[in-house]
Amino acid sequence: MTQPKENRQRQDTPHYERASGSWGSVRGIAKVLLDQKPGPGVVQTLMRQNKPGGHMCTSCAWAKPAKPHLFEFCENGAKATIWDLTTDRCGPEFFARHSVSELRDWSDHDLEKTGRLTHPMRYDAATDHYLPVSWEDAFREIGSRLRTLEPARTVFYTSGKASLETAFLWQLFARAYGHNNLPDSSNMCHETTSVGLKKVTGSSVGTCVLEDFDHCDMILFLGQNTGTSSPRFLHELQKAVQRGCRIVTLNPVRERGLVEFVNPQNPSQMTLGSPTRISDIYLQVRPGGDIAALAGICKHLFALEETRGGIIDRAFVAEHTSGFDAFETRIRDTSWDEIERVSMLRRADLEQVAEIYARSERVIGIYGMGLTQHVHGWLNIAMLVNLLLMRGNIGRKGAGISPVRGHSNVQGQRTVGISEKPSLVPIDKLEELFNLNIPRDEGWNTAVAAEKLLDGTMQAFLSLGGNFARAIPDQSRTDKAWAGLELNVQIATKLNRSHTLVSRDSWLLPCLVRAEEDRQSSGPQAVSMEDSLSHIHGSVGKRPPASGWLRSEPAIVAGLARATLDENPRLRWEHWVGDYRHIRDLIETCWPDQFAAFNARLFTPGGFYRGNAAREREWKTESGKAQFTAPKQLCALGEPPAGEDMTLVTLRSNDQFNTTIYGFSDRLRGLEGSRDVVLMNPEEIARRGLHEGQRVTLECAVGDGIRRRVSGMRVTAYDLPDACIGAYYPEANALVPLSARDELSGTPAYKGTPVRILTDPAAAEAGLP
Ligand SMILES: Nc1nc2c(c(=O)[nH]1)N[C@H]1C(S)=C(S)[C@@H](COP(=O)(O)OP(=O)(O)OC[C@H]3O[C@@H](n4cnc5c(=O)[nH]c(N)nc54)[C@H](O)[C@@H]3O)O[C@H]1N2
Ligand SMILES: Nc1nc2c(c(=O)[nH]1)N[C@H]1C(S)=C(S)[C@@H](COP(=O)(O)OP(=O)(O)OC[C@H]3O[C@@H](n4cnc5c(=O)[nH]c(N)nc54)[C@H](O)[C@@H]3O)O[C@H]1N2
Ligand SMILES: [Mo]
Repeated sequence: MTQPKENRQRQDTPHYERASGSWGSVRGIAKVLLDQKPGPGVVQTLMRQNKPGGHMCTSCAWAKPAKPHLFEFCENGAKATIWDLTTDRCGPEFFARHSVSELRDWSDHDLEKTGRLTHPMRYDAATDHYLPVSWEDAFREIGSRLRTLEPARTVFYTSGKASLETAFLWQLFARAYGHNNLPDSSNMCHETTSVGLKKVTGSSVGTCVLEDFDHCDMILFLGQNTGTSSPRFLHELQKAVQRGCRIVTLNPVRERGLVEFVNPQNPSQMTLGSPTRISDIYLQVRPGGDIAALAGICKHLFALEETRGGIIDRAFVAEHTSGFDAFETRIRDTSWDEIERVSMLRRADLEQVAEIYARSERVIGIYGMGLTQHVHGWLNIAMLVNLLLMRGNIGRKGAGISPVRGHSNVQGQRTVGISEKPSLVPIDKLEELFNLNIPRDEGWNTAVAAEKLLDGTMQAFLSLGGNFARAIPDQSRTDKAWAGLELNVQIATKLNRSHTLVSRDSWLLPCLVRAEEDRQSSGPQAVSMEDSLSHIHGSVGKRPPASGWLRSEPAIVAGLARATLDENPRLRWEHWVGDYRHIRDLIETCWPDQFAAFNARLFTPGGFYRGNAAREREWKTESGKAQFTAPKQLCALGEPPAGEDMTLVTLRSNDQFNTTIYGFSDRLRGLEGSRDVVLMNPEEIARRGLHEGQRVTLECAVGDGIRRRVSGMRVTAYDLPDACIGAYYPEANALVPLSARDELSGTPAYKGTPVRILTDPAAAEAGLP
């Protein structure tokens, strides 16, 4: 049933008309403008976005060039800003009208669409409503509550939007209070990179800078959906293709942005509508099949080495790497049968990719969630690194490995101490600077925190942004556990589902967004963030705040810390928040190599580079060399699905940013109007006796005795490999078991859940726990 097929493009499958970019992206912006009514001046605000002196987009982490385009924002960046700057408000009157139990039944879209939170609120269990409070009362009560709880049972979560300044203060607060429980959103996305890439290259972040994209002659694109997730990157890709760079994509889903692109900033392309083809070769690998596919490419390179020679960069391998022989033996011993079976790709196609790779002088490997969110996700990355190392494609111009990060500052937060692993943080320095005694035991990452929530160990959860309850796996199980917590504090901009899952003592603290002016005692402030290519940018908001009650994130963190911690003259929260330059000085003191002259360099056009050892071919690994890895298995899922089971891949639409659902148009995939869909290929629909539009129930097929189901999903034809289905995140999160996560980093395996399709509700009831 699941034999490899020709690399086909189904002409008969619906939902493929338009190139990415194009007029559709302009219409996408117009729609959210109408919807959100952002008030006057929003166009000027957008014109400043991602430019030196302006604010940095809160959407993705893609690099901001030194010479920006006229509009240095994409459809999604514009949507994110407009969404933040809506004139709708969600204040005390709203909460007086709606009980929390009522709000729990609202959709993600409807909750956030209520507008910006304007006032600090506390949950009142007697009336089941949030009631307004003053900031002073909020800080005092939360502080005195925290003083009665055990720090080791408290979690300080961070979503990847918070600035470097906020993140630094937040981790300092956690450690001064007495724990390292600092999970962040990166634990759900590129933690696999932080751990896996570090293991094999010694660097936890990518090695490329923007300039490399001007010199590469091949890009390997694995499991990253540029058109939706980081659209500004399409400019670099388009330029590269026009120079003659070859792009090869491995992705189970045929994503428009990786097929072709019409640049909305190019008038002639917009008028003529002639798109740039992005991928030369697009291989619809089976989810979890990348290790096998990459093994096939490597195998053919070894064959070419024998017949032609000069393929492997022997000098590089000898001087800079370790483990090559074991890797070579493993790959030679792997049969094409197995490679084809696990990847569901044909040998001839993989050989063709190897031919292009062998002819290319400078190659970049790009990847995203399609590699990281698997049980053996780190091995996916190690395999891609193997392929690059074979020809010395790390540490020289136009080549390298480039994970594309998600949130705008998710990479930077790790840089300045948000980590549950004290070994990655200069703890001694923090102790000395602030006269602290910091615990050295490892804290909880996101998945562990969710387990501690379930088993009752967690007492308090403080959230710096994000929608933790909705983003984690196994949602229907964890939803019930929040009521048992002693304390739940949510610092947020808009209402979301996590705020409705209240605990014994729940607080909602509203903050400024990045485009808004942040004025403190010394005057207007700047904050900073690190992009995917390790460049640091200053950001200044100029819009008037949505409400006079709002506080900045650094001010909220400082307010909580002052109310919680014992008096300590070295912890000068008020002084730091009065002028954020002091916070940047502290960051520079803690990480002097990377942040030298931080304040002076804050507005460097294109950001300042904090450097990367692997880029300089200095390998900070255990062996002191770049590490070849002999893959212990070929499938990143563990095992491909058996029998009638299918692999569920959870997807993001073009009209969402994580759990923030802007609307119901997944324009790039041609899917409109509904998110309750299950995508599968037409042959698979027919084979299973289903029909398009039919409503089905999905059930997780992991045999751990726990029933996980999502019902009412509409069968929709889409170009996917056999035995694979797609559904949207977060609607499908109840199907993903918390126990399925990357073996090294703990990143949830959101891209590889075994599921079965149930059509008859009565049969579905039978024989289950
Ligand atoms: N518009 C928008 N932009 C975003 C976000 C958003 O929600 N919306 N979220 C932000 C965040 S936090 C993040 S982390 C990033 C995420 O951005 P991406 O890294 O692009 O993540 P996804 O869109 O989840 O999935 C990427 C691709 O992986 C493919 N895939 C799934 N399984 C496999 C596999 O086994 N192998 C391969 N090769 N491919 C596979 C999917 O088909 C999909 O095209 O985007 C950021 N930017
Ligand atoms: N099934 C499945 N699940 C996934 C994924 C997947 O691919 N599949 N991806 C995972 C990934 S990569 C990630 S990163 C997570 C993220 O998932 P989320 O936690 O949803 O991510 P955010 O976008 O940070 O959260 C949005 C909320 O943050 C708040 N917010 C917005 N801006 C700000 C701000 O400036 N400050 C503050 N304090 N709050 C703000 C708003 O209240 C908003 O409701 O989801 C993960 N979950
Ligand atoms: Mo993410």
